[in-house]
Amino acid sequence: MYNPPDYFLVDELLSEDHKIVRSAVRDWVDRSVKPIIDQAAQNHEFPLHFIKELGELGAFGPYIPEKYGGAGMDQVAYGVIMTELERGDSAIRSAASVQSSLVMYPIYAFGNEEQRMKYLPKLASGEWVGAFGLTEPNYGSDPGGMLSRFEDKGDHYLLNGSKMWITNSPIADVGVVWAKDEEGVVRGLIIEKGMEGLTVPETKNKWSLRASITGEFVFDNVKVPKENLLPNVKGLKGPLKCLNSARYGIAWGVIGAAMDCYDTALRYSLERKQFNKPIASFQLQQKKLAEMLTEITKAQLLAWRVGTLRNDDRATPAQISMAKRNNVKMALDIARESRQILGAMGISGDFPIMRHMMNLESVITYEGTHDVHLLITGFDITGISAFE
Ligand code: TGC
Ligand code: FAD
Repeated sequence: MYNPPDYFLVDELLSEDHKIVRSAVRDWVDRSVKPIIDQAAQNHEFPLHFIKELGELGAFGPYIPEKYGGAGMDQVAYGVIMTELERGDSAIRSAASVQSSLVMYPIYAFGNEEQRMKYLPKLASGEWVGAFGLTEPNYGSDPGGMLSRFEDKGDHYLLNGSKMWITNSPIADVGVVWAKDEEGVVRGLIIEKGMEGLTVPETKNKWSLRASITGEFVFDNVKVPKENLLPNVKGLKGPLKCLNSARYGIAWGVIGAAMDCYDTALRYSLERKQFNKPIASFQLQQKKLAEMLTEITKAQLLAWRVGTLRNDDRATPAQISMAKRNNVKMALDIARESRQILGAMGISGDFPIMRHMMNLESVITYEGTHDVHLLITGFDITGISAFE
């Protein structure tokens, strides 16, 4: 029975509603994800039936108002959902992050009422899958350099360019993609599956996030109806605001992966005997466990505090960036240490640790690399940008 650590009684900071939603998602992960996720990752496939089930759970757009199909919950509720999902696998949290923060959020925040009513309820229920296209083959950390362009052709826009490393693009019904207009201003466009000139090749052969589908968006003279332009944002701050929401969710999510590794390592260390003693009795193993629990606790408190600041609309992008960076590094370090505690068993698919560890190599890269987040904090401290 999974026994999540709560050394500083963080549970007392959660409301009854937070605990109810957490319990529902935790049960679903135990029942539906845990039994099949290792095989799905080994097979390099995403269990497609999860999409509908995530919709039924309320994991898509939990903070989007009920009027649009969301659950109307607060930011902390979004966070606890992400923690539970990532305990299952980062791929499941990724699917929920993209749908909620990178597709539903921009349509809600930057779209008009017709766009909200058309897309949000179907994305919330999982009837439609969404994807977010910002990264390009030659512009990852520096998205402002993007080459994707659209021209005004009178009754429609003509979109050209490409996006790479896009979670769920091969199965997406809807994409929120970012491209420059004729003046070079970044704008958001909603694209739909089957548009002429749109192709979505899948990216194969990943050693990380193997249970997540990744692909490209290739735009070859794609005719986009004019009503698909997001009217209420201009410039790079549009996609970056979406990233604030997704990075925030990751700061919570990775705690789930870290807890799963810690929980597995703790149990194993108590059962596994060497030199006639449980390995948990050796000081070096206790040091590892003590440091892991300390770091998980600090990450929990950081995530909770950013959540309450977000509830009051006071969390700055730099605070969110720090939380994402710190917590992902924490989880990756814990995955690596936990794997060592299991010895050879640590590399086996019978335990979740190696899968989490490989997944976290993507998580420390996407939504801004660890180094980019260090530079965001550096800029915030000094007022000097070290990006260029
Ligand atoms: P810079 O000149 O600093 O900023 C341009 C404009 O944007 C504003 N801004 C922000 N606004 C809101 N939130 C933020 N976090 C913001 N950061 C910047 C800024 O004030 C400015 O506004 P204005 O009004 O003056 O125009 O931009 P820059 O070109 O120097 O780049 C800055 C940098 C490097 C920090 C940024 O571009 C960055 O964060 N790069 C990392 C790229 C990234 O995170 N890509 C993620 C792609 S999506 C993804 O990975 C999904 S994974 C999905 C899954 O979970 O599966
Ligand atoms: P680069 O930008 O080429 O960086 C390479 C290295 O250089 C990194 O270590 C980086 O930290 C370093 N570096 C770059 N600039 C600087 C600098 N100024 N100073 C110091 N060091 C620097 N993108 C989307 O738009 N949508 C998605 O759904 C999506 N899903 C993804 C799913 C997966 C599995 C992965 C792996 C990526 C996904 N991405 C997505 C892309 C992701 O956001 C980018 O990979 C990420 O932003 C980094 O870009 P890059 O890979 O081009 O690395």
